[in-house]
Amino acid sequence: MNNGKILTGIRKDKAENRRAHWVLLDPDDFTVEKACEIAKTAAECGVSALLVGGSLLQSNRIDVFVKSLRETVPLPVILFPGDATQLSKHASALLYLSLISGRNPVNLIGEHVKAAPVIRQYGLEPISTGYMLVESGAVTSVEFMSGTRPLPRSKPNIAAAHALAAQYLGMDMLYLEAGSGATMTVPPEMIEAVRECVDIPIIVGGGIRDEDTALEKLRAGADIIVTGNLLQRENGLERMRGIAGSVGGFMA
Ligand code: 1GP
Repeated sequence: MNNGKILTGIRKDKAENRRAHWVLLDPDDFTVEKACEIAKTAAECGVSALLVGGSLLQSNRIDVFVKSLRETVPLPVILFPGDATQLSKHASALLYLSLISGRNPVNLIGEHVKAAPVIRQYGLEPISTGYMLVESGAVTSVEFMSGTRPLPRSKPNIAAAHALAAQYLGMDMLYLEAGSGATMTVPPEMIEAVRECVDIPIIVGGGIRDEDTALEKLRAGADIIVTGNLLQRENGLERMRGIAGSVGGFMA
């Protein structure tokens, strides 16, 4: 049972009907300096946490990246690891992601076994998260790297059955993922079907680049939305601000 500080905060937000916006910073996409600048803006505009990680990290600086972010802003920095190499003792917590939409044992338990002793040594808070990859129009990095098929986007009942299984297995959260830069986001009907059958917090990400799309996910039942790729697009910081404002002001 996880009674760590970060999950306790997430559960409290949910109990008090507050939604959250998390921002993903991939160390391959930004210099440490640029990431810290973005983090400062994120903290100012009401983003609740930073995620750090990626499907395939080419750079070897996750530790300095996380440490610098922690030293720059008061926000939690949560690892979002593509595999067991993406760990840092400076993080506030990590999403202990099990790719439950797939049937690849490496992503279901293999990387977790490799990471577990390091997580213990670092004293990190692992947040058990059922990670569900959703079909989004093109092959995503997660799909390719994991060698798994995403959930069909027109089958909300299949997604709901996976979500329920994750809750029955004792997982703390769910992450419905369309993939970074996705052209099609997770369908609201799928979020609704999952929300209807589980109580645990639901994270939704992949392809969210404007306020309307973010609000659509919240109305369907998401507790947390994640944005990343929009920061590399025109007016990225402004869009982040807009989404953070909308999420902060959301009333169910
Ligand atoms: C990716 O869900 C996250 O893992 C965020 O997606 O980069 O498309 O915002 P974007």
